[in-house]
Amino acid sequence: MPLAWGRNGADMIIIGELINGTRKRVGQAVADRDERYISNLAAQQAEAGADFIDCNPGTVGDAEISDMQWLVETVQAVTDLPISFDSPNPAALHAAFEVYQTDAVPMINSITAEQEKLDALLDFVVESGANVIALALSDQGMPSSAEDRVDASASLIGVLTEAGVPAERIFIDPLVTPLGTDSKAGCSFLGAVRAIRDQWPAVHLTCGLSNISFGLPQRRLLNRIFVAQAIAAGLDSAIMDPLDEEMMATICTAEALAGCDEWCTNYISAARAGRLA
Ligand code: THG
Repeated sequence: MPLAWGRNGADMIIIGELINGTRKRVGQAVADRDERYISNLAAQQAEAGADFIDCNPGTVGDAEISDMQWLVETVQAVTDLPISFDSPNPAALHAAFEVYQTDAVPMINSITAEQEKLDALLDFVVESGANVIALALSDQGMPSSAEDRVDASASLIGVLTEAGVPAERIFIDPLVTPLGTDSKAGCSFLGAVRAIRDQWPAVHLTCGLSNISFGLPQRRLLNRIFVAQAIAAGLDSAIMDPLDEEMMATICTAEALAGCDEWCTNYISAARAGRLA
C-alpha cells in the first residue's frame, strides 16, 4: 500500500555527521592522523543506526584533498556503510572517489544550482552513479523564502534528471538556516519540504538539522521538535548525530505519527528494545 507522499516506507535515511573537521576534537584527529579516534566515531555511528557516514575534513586547499582521502580510507576500514563525501571543493570530491572501495553506493555532498558548481560537478555526478545531495543554493544567493528553496530545488531536479540521475539518487537539501537570525526560517524550510514532497514524490529530502538552533539556548529541544515537524512535512533523511538517543526516539515516533510506519511496527519494536524510554 502506498504511503503518504510516495515514500517507500523505509526508515529515515540517517547521515551520521560526527566526522566533521570543523568540530575541534575531530579537526585535531585529522591533523594528527589519529586513526583510532576516527575509526571509533565511524563504528559508533554505524552501531547506532547510521545509513551513511559523512566525512568532512573541514580543511581547505591541498590539505583538504589528502585529508579527505585519509578519512575515507580510515572509515572504510571499519565499516561497510557507504560514505557521504562532504566538501564544497570538487577536487576533494573527486579525490574521495579515487580511494573509495566500499561496494555500497556513496553520496556526493553536495552539488548546488550555482552555475560554476554545476559545470564542475554534473558530469562527475552522472558518471559516478553516486547518490547526490543537491543544496537549494543558486546564483541568487542563500534562499530566504520557501519559494526560493523550491525554485532552486526545481532547477536542480530538472538538471539532474535530464542528465540521467534517477530521482531515488537525488537528496534535495532545501537548506536549514538559523531561527535565531530569521524567525521565519523554520516555516520557510517546512513549506519548501511540503511543496517539494508534493511535486516530486520520488526524490529524497534531507537537511543539516541542527542549523535551525544555531545561537539559541536548549538546542536539542529545538532540533527534536523541528525534526518531528519536518518528518510530518515529508523529510525522509537527515544529517545528524545518530548517537543522540532522544533524537533517534523522536524520529521513530514522528515517522509513526506521520503515517510512515505501517502497523507501527518500527515504533513497537523500538519500544520493546527500550529505545524510546
Ligand atoms: N547540509 C548538507 N551538508 C552539511 C550541512 C548541511 N554538512 C555539514 C553540516 N551542515 C552538518 N554537519 C554537522 C556536523 C557537526 C556539527 C554540526 C553539523 C556539530 N556542531 C557543533 C554544534 O553545533 O554545537 C559544534 C562543533 C564542535 O563540536 O566544535 O557538531 O546543512 N548537505
